[in-house]
Amino acid sequence: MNKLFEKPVEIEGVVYLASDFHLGIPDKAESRIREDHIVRWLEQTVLPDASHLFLLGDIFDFWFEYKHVVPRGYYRFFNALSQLKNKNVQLFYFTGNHDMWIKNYFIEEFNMRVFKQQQPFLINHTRYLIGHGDGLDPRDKGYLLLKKIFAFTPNIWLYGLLPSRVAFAVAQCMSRESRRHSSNPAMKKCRENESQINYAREVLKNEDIQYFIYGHCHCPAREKIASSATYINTGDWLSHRSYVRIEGNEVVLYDKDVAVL
Ligand SMILES: [Mn+2]
Repeated sequence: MNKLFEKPVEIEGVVYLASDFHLGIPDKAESRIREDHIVRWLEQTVLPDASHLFLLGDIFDFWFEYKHVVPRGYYRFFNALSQLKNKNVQLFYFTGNHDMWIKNYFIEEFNMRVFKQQQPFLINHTRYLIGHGDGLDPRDKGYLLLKKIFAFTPNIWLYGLLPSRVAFAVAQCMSRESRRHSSNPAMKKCRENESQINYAREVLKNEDIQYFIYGHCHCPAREKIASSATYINTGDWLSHRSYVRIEGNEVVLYDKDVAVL
């Protein structure tokens, strides 16, 4: 296994992490209500004391940007991000499996750092491995192949040639299908937490990492997986409003602003 903890990004301060907002589903009205909750959290909780905000993927249920055009909507969310940027809060975006086609819009508009893969961090001198957390199970060959196809540059380019009306209709259809297949998700989700934990345990055989923080499962979780290592899942904003806050070496998982674990 390659050394994962080779070039950590070093940061210090008060850090917030959240994932899986899935903005855009199940319809405009419900997504707007969720967006309002997210904006309130960003303005009232994050903005007053954050130095860094991590968005750990699947922030949009679907995102595709053209050279001159981006999907309409999300104005309030973008406004909150821009307030954070103006206060010099550093924004990090990890692409998820639903929003892997992010190009440079967020970099240009919000000065974000975009990561397409998990990344080691040294946060307040503690060692973290952070990412969206999909495709970590090497036995999941079908999924990994699909991910490769979707991430293949010529395919993205070809997709970009479709008129946006057609491209977005195809995307909506795919998103609906994938939801239908995981429509009774409690079991499946916890299995995905399990595969993230198994992966983290594998990593710990060769590396000294104190926290693994992932999204993707929609299941907020915190589990001690070794004497000095903890696994955390940031949950989601579809059925929870969960996030992680780091100050010094205190790492707390919240749901609806209540410390849960
Ligand atoms: Mn995901």
